[in-house]
Amino acid sequence: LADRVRYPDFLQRVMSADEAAALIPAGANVGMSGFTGAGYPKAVPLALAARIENEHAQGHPFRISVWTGASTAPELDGALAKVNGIEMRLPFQSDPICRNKINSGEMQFSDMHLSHVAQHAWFGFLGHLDVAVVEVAGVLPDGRLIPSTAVGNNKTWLDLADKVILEVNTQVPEKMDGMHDIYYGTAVPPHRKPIPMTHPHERIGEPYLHVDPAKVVAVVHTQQGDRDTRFAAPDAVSQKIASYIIDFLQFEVKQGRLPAHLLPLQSGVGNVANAVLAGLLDSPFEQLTGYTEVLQDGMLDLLRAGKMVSASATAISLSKTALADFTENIDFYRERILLRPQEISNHPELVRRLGIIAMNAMIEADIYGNVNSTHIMGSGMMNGIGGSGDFARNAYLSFFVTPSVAKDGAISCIVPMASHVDHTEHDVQIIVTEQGLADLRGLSPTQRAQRIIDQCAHPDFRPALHDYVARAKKGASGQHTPHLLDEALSWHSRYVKTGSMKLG
Ligand code: 0RQ
Repeated sequence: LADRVRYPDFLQRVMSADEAAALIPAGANVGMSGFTGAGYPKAVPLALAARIENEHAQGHPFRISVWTGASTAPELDGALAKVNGIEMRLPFQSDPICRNKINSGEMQFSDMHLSHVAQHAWFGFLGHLDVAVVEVAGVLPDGRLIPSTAVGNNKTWLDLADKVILEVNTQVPEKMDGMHDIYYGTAVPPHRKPIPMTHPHERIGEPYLHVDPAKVVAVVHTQQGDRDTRFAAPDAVSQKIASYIIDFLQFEVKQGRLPAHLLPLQSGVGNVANAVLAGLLDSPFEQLTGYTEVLQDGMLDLLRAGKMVSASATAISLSKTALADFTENIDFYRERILLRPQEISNHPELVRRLGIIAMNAMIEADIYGNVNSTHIMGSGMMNGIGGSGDFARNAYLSFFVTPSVAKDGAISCIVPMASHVDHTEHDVQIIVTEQGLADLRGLSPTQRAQRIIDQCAHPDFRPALHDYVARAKKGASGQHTPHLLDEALSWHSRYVKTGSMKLG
């Protein structure tokens, strides 16, 4: 450990995860590292979960609030949720146990735009941050920290927390040193300055995180890899969605609306997003750039093949195979990858200036183009909005993708009215399903409805959607966005009652 922790004072504070977890009081707000299964603390949350279980067994109430970058892993979200240890969770999660606790009402969840989290913490909107638990790759002789596989909100947690617990993970490749770009120029209004970035690969900060050494109360040694984020090989549905997007991008280049090397790409998480990136590998595009939040296998492949020249993100979330390649060829990747705080990777100012092409998955869209990325049947939480809103509203082009149906065809992902709205019609330019692509730019709501139903809805649901629009055009109180209010959410209530959105 002394190789990695080169600030001698910190070696005096090395202790076990159990001892470190004992320093976290009940009721604390705890800022933890971690972004989409990367760079999360591996030992202290597990030890804390064991402590909480023990306290509960003795009849002592013990819960904490957990703030992170985004989703983590079973060792953090899963373990703490399982023992009913989380009072409030923010800003994003994807853990099945956590999701169940949220949906059963046993745990509070504040679903936030990922770029908002750091500034809301600085503004004091979230309350006081008591403890930070942050994974790092090492400590320099002067006490600065070498970040791990995710930067997330770590800069903010380290600055704001009263006490800091560091997990030094010696399995994180040492050679990641130099891959990070931590920008310390963020101030709160009215003192804000423009963020000086005009190219996605421009360095604007420094490679290391700062921490006041006096606040570091514990250093815990770990040597365990991040969650293995596996991807299914692209299926026919994802491949079709990817091919429509790539054809569309080629058309836009021909029309002179996009440069030949496109604009920086943002890609959401999941199999469809990965399939789009896999599709780009076989496309004629060259010299692509990435400006995204999570760098997954698909983008790594593009870098390795020389199709993409650089990628900026806040986290690297890879499958085991891709991780092996990353580690083996780290000198190559270090030249091409920059990891930044999520307030920078997702910053609306930069998304707008750089002209990002945003591609995110959704749960459903309505006929007018309002998108639901988070809720099942209007009530249950899936994961959270994540960064999709940061990108969608400010992007040069904003795509939302989904298969046209879910649950073996029982659910239409194109519905009369979205049961929850994360991205309004104003933020959604292009909707894509395996049925086709609907370019909604410049259209009115009724024109959008026609195009979305014809291009994107599944044939099983298309007639019913057309019928709804036709009747709404007769029965609605206004003709700009015609709705039958008594019927608009009937598809969802029918599914809840009968297990299918289909009539009869
Ligand atoms: O449930 O697994 O129980 O069958 O929803 O659906 O099709 O596997 O889609 O894994 O790509 O996730 C929007 C959730 C899509 C994700 C969402 C059911 C379906 C299945 C998942 P089962 P798929 P994906 C970058 C940007 C928000 C955050 C974001 C997400 C499950 O992409 O969380 O964009 N996005 N971040 O059966 C009811 C419908 C349904 C439905 C699908 N219409 N109604 N259930 N499902 N459609 C990353 C970060 O920000 C960190």
